[in-house]
Amino acid sequence: MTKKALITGVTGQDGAYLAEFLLGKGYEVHGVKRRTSLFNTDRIDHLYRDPHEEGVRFFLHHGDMTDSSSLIRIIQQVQPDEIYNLAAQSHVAVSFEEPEYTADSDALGTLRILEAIRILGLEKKTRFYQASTSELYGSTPPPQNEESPFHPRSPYAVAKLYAYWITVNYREAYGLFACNGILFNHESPIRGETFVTRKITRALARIKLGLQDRLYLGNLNAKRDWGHARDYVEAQWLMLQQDEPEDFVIATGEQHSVREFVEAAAREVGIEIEWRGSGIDEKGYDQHGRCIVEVDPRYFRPAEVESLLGDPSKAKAKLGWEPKVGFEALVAEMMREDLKEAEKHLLVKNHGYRVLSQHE
Ligand code: NDP
Ligand code: GDR
Repeated sequence: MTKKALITGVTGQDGAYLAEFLLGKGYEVHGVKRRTSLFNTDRIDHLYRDPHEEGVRFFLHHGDMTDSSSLIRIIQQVQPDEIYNLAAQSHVAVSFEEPEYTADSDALGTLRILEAIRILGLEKKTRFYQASTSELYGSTPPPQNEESPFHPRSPYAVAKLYAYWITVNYREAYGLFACNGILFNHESPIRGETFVTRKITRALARIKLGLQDRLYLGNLNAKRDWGHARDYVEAQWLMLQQDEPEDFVIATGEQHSVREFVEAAAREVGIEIEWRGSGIDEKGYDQHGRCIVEVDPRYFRPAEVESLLGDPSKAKAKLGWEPKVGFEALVAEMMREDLKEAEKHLLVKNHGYRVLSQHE
């Protein structure tokens, strides 16, 4: 029997990698996408085929995490063996600006799916994966593992804390096969452009080709444990293939600062960064003495998560999972792909057309 998976957030970074991974495993994959005024399926267009064709195994459904009726209808129609709940307002800084919406989609949205499983009597059939996050640890000192206390530092993290515990609660109360993957930051060439890694690789590629002069960043000292999204979606799947539902930390066990990410990405394109000043006066110069990186306090957060470093020992022992892509390879891949993008933009510009700037 072909297994059916339902992915919320299928149009996002992880949704795209997971859909591709599950199709490769022979699954029938259903994705929930929200209605938008412009197409938002760039990341999954290569997987999509006309549903009128034969043998199609990838389907999209309109739905929204804030709308129970759509979620219940889709789950009833699909009768999934596995649900991967990846949809979320996932930007930490934006959550300070839209705290209520973030709670609605990220916290209550998770509850809505769990309730849909109960309402439809699918407790014994449907396994549930919750996209939990290292942001739950917030100010808890590193290294962080499954036993570390949570201390969330943003409306996003607080909403995800609710989602974490409601997942545990439905497992304990109703015997659901429900798992939290506590994933540390994971990136890729299809990472959203406003997360710091992609913002850096995209801007440095454009600076290299003369399409942009400067990159404005916030806290250069924040430290993160950055892995590759392709590796991390495999861990999501592995969690749902175990005999017992459990929660797992997924991380590389290696930590770098935002500043180090800038330096590594710059090296990839032949730029040497020299830092001068400190705090909000800190600037990064290239080898020709041009200022190309500047701190803009606009990107500081009201409360910051300074240091995340995951200990993935449990995932290694029980899931047999280990990251394949290290920091340098991740940076190199992202830089390479953004250079290709920038080259396309340069071509457009050289033909007399307008190229969008970083802020448009
Ligand atoms: P993205 O921001 O790339 O994708 C989020 C997805 O959720 C998009 O498909 C988005 O749709 C969708 N979405 C947002 N709001 C709603 C809504 N109200 N209803 C339906 N869909 C919605 O995130 P990632 O792929 O990076 O992350 C996947 C999940 O994992 C998220 O829950 C995130 O919080 C969590 N996470 C991510 C980590 C990371 O480092 N990437 C680490 C730990 C956890 P649209 O395309 O229309 O915007
Ligand atoms: P994060 O990722 O908040 O860890 O959440 P992000 O890339 O946004 O920030 C990482 C760190 O970089 C600092 N920073 C900047 N961040 C952004 N976005 N833009 C800047 O200009 C900038 N300058 C410095 C931030 O202050 C922060 O310390 C991501 C998301 O994917 C969440 O959904 C997920 O849960 C966590 O990772 C794990």
